[in-house]
Amino acid sequence: MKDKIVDANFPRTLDQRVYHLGLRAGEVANRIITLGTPSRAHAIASYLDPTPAPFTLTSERGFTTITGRYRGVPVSIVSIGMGYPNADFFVREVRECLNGDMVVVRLGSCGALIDVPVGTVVVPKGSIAVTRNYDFDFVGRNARPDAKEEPYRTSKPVVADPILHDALVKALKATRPPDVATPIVDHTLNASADSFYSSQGRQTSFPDHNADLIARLTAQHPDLATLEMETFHILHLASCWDIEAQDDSADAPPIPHAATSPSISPTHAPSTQTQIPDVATSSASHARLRPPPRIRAAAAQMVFASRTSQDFITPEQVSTIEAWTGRAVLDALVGLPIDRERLHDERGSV
Ligand code: R1P
Ligand code: URA
Repeated sequence: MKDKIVDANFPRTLDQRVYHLGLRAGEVANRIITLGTPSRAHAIASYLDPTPAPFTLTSERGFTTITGRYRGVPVSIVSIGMGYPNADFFVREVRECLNGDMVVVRLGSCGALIDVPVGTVVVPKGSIAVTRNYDFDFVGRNARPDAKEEPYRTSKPVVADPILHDALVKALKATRPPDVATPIVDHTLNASADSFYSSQGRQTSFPDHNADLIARLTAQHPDLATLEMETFHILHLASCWDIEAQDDSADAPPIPHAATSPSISPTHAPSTQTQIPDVATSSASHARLRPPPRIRAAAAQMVFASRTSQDFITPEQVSTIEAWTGRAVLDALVGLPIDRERLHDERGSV
């Protein structure tokens, strides 16, 4: 860590960069694709407009953000690595760098429980969480039929933004190259697990007590189609974020939101690179006239592993699917009609 951090509650550098993603207001757009790998991020970034040159930042913690314009509309591509904790850093820290709506599409890989070939794209209508129950006695004493604890817990479903879901399906269908024969499946249920292995029902050398996990999950949720590791948490945070409730909270100090923070300084990015103009409001009465910002989220999952046939996608197939789905997600994001007053960061031009 090179920079002095202020505020242990929501740590930032003196120049207002959030602690883990390293961003500050003006460096991330309202419309965002999030994904797991920098290579996928850079592949999709090749579709961004060449001018102004996209801005790229890789944080000390390994988050990579690329912000540019696609068909003239500001978008960011954010590579977050894997799992709920990284998804949590992403949503909370980007949210604090933005004014107005945050519209997020996760473009991730997954395992398919339904009988489809690798390379299929699945657009879930919602997700459940599957988590390891640490209170279960994994070494064996509780592994009896009368044991009180189950080894895995499942949550209730949380839904994706239905308009974003439908926009994704439409864009994927329009963008899929004619020589790609794999299907696009929509309105399914996803499960986000806290392990690639145990809570996705894979058998390893650990005593995970998960041999019947997939059968139990699909019996509970007949529309369950995919397993991955982040979507639930992103949809969950999107569904419960409420800036008005924060403002009204009497017992907690307010978190300085980008819209009201007085100390946002100019970005350090060279001026030839994309910067989203900061239009932080100076007037509380003006802020009240605006609709409250919200987080809208949905996901598209690329099937890398078939849990029915045991096939795993090839590197060549990965390049193909990431290329066309990446373009489709960009099309869906920039084609999404969003009221201008909900996009406070995008007024003016770069
Ligand atoms: C596991 O291999 C990783 O792949 C999936 C899972 O959610 C997990 O992060 O997504 P990404 O391909 O986006 O990383
Ligand atoms: N990502 C996952 O989390 N699971 C899979 O099976 C494949 C990709």
